[in-house]
Amino acid sequence: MKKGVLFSVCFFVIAAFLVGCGAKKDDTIKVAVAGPMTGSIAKMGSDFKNGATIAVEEWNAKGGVLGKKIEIVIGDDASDPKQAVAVANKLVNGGMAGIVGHFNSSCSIPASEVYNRAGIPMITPASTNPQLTDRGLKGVFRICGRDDQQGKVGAEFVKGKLNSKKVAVIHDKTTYGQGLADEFKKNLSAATEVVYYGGVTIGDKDFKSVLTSVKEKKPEIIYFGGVFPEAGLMVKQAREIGLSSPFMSGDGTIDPKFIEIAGEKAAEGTYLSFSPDPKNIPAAQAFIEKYKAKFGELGPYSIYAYDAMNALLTGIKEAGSADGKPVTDKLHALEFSGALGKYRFTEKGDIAGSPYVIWITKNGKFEEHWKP
Ligand code: ABU
Repeated sequence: MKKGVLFSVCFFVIAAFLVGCGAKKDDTIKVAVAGPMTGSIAKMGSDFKNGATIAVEEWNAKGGVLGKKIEIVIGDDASDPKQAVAVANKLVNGGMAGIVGHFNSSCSIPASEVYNRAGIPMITPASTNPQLTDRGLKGVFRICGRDDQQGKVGAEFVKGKLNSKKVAVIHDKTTYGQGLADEFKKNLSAATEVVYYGGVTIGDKDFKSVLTSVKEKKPEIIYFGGVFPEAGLMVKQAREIGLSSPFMSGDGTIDPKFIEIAGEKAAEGTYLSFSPDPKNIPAAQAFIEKYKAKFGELGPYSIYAYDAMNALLTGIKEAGSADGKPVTDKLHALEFSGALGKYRFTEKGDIAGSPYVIWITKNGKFEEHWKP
């Protein structure tokens, strides 16, 4: 008899637990934000999380999507491609309706294979390597530009505006960093000589021997394909060894941390390719104010994460379903108004048009400098 009572109690506890899980699953739509939440560029992960959180809070304040609350789940890839794949599998198994992420192209590319197999759409706010959308994976989108566009604009600036004849090109050997440096180099003309080309290792702290070799070649400008921790140290150490040529880099460097690491004086006059300043975009102002009040200064990709999450949730709403296929189809057909303007995804999953302009570092701040 006692055994029977115990069995019945266990049965009801387990049944109640299962019903509870089901209710939670049915009551919410889960979306993920994936990126480097730890590691040397954890700032970028945090910017993603903050931007996407504001979008989700705004949707939830209006009742969520498809009558359900939206739950945000965070995936940390620590900028490591293997960890990105592990995180992607975990998010797929966790029942995500879509992914905003990852940050590094070297993470987004392998993770996108996992999402693609599961039929879950992903929108990266920041991965710019062309391979991401050149492989024909239908549910893979980016809301930023591409490095073939960014490298070309950088080269046009160096050729047409600076009229530089001798250029040094350094990269961090990553999919993004080397890819961007190569796109820049490819778009230089015969009139510009590449006097140095070489790679450094991400995570290294001492670049003086590379910079000494670069100094011997007397370049008029040094182009770096990589992200802000290495870029900051490199610029700082270049000035320490008396290498005064200006630096140029891409969207992975345009973060206040770059100036903090390099020091204001050393960073002065660094050129960077990135999209136009959101300060001058009327549709961005409400987000900027809200973000500043809640989290402080925006990072370069905070607003992209906000727009990516809004695009994903709009896709779910307009598809009338959180299932991967209809959402992916809807995203391909979407004309979407974001904080940075109007978006339409191309057949490949890129945004239509090239967004790049050249910025400069002045008095410890970044400002827009040149438009192609
Ligand atoms: N595009 C900035 C750095 C992120 C990446 O593409 O790896």
